[in-house]
Amino acid sequence: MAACISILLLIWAYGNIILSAPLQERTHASHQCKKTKVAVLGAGVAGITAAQALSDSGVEDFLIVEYNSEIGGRCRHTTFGRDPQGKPYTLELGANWIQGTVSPGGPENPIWTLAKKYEVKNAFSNLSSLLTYDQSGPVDYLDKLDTFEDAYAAVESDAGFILVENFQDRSFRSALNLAGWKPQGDPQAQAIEWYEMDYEYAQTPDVSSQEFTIANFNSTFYGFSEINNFVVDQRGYNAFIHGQASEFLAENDPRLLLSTIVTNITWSHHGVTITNADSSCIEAEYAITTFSVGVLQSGDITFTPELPDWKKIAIQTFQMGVYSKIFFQFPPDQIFWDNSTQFSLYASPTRGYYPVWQNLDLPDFIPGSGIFFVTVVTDQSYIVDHQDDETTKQQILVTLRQMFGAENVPEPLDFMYPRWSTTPWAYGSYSNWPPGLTLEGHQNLRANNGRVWYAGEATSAEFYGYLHGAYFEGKAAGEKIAACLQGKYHQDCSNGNVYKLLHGTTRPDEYSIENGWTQTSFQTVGDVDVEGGGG
Ligand SMILES: Cc1cc2nc3c(=O)[nH]c(=O)nc-3n(C[C@H](O)[C@H](O)[C@H](O)COP(=O)(O)OP(=O)(O)OC[C@H]3O[C@@H](n4cnc5c(N)ncnc54)[C@H](O)[C@@H]3O)c2cc1C
Ligand SMILES: *[C@@H]1O[C@H](CO)[C@@H](O)[C@H](O)[C@H]1NC(C)=O
Ligand SMILES: *[C@@H]1O[C@H](CO)[C@@H](O)[C@H](O)[C@H]1NC(C)=O
Ligand SMILES: *[C@@H]1O[C@H](CO)[C@@H](O)[C@H](O)[C@H]1NC(C)=O
Ligand SMILES: CC(=O)N[C@H]1CO[C@H](CO)[C@@H](O)[C@@H]1O
Repeated sequence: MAACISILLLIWAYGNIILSAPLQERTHASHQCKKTKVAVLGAGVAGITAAQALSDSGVEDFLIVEYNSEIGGRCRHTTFGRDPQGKPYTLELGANWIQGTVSPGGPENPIWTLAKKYEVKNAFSNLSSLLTYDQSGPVDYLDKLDTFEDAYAAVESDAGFILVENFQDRSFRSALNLAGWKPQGDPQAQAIEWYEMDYEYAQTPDVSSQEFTIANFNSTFYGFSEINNFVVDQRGYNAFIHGQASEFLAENDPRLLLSTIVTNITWSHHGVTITNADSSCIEAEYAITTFSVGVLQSGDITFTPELPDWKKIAIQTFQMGVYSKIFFQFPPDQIFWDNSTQFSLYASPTRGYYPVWQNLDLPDFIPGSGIFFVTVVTDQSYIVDHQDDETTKQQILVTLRQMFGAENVPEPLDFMYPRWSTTPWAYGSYSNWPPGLTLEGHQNLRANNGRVWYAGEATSAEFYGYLHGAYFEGKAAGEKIAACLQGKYHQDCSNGNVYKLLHGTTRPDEYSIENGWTQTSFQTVGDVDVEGGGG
């Protein structure tokens, strides 16, 4: 054991010598670069919120660098289909729900606050409004939902013990098995499980942490509320991000650098130099990267010097799930699904094969649209992302004809899906917590490297995956860096709280604000039904 550690130290020391040598040559002649106090990398929820926090704290000297030609990040829409007047509808490619709103007397989800402020149109997503199907057509297996929920309740309280007693974490799969839920070999049970788990986390229970999946669910759905509202605003969900940005950025504000792709980040304890694909560069006192875990994992962005092992391990350990909505518009006068039901679940012998259908042709949604869409995640997303549209469309039409009868399903008027796994500014949809990763291990994802700070949905220990996670982390990073610049930060501004050697578990006293944990303030004991759905 001791020998191993000294070898590691040697490698570490050796690596540092090699890496620090060429550093001088690689830094740019300073006159070429734009200079700023804070470079905010990415203009999604985390980036815009971080910049707003800087501005609110009196730091106006920042630059926001964004790959795309618009802000919003993974909160992104497109046009699809045609209404009866020939005008296209707006549909969300990325985030779609406001997840957890507010309960009387409790904390409010900031995304819900902002959705109200900017009058983002949304409707209650009733995940109990569900009909079930398999290859033979409609068949009622909703009783399996109750069986699942009983097992979930046991997994939930067990997760509480694991956390409080500092026991070893397990996979969600083993926790479910221990609670008596064994869906293996039963396509209907697998479909129910998919609806309750994969549909939310974009990953299977097999590769999800028991402890942190439950903590994540509790924080949002017991902390705020169990409500999921689905956004159908024809301006797009990111109307709230545009609204927020307009409060501190002028129209064509020169501090917002759109269509600018970061390729290198040169970091130290004194400052940061950012190089872009167009070979422009920025010298900043601090930087906040808000890139997705997928982007950090890809290696598209070079860090100079190379990131230390603790950071590389954190980046490659946290997972990036893929969540794909595949949209169809059918002739609105030939609707073949139950037009008063929100969700339809399909049980295929292949787990996760076109499982959850969502009806938008409902009074509070997009009535008269004939829009019906199916969601797949990770493994099936990789498949559809690497095959052509026509192949995917035909596979799905075969499925629909099994569910609703061959004679009832007409040719669609329009068809479309985004390919998140190959999108170079995201490489996936949102993050997920794998079994065995401790809070210490996750803290290493948040911790800064010199003056490069990290924020985004994935750095949120409690709300990873969600818009509100991105919001909290962006706000915290912006506020801390403003305090650093103003000499008001009580900790080291160029050294984060890091765990260079990871232990098997995290001590209870380390579930602290420093490590991104506020769970105690959200500790609400709910006797709430488990609702699946809605990544
Ligand atoms: C399909 C899907 C469904 C989802 N559903 C929900 C939901 O219903 N509810 C919910 O709360 N959340 C949902 N999410 C998650 C939510 O969208 C994210 O948590 C949130 O948008 C992440 O914000 P962020 O600022 O952390 O990251 P991002 O929005 O990814 O912002 C990072 C920014 O960095 C930019 N960038 C990347 N690489 C570079 C580079 N090299 N140079 C410059 N800029 C770069 C990107 O273009 C992006 O704008 C969903 C996500 C997806 C994809
Ligand atoms: C949700 O749908 C179920 C099943 O159709 C129904 O019983 C319930 O009343 C609905 N809930 C709300 C709040 O509309
Ligand atoms: C989640 O909430 C349930 C119900 O309040 C509680 O029993 C459990 O301990 C909580 N688990 C965690 C990990 O917070
Ligand atoms: C649902 O379908 C019925 C029968 O086809 C139709 O009469 C009704 O108008 C439809 N409702 C909506 C909201 O489209
Ligand atoms: C300045 C610097 O480090 N440039 C590097 C940026 O990344 C590309 C691609 O990895 C390298 O080729 C450059 O040397």
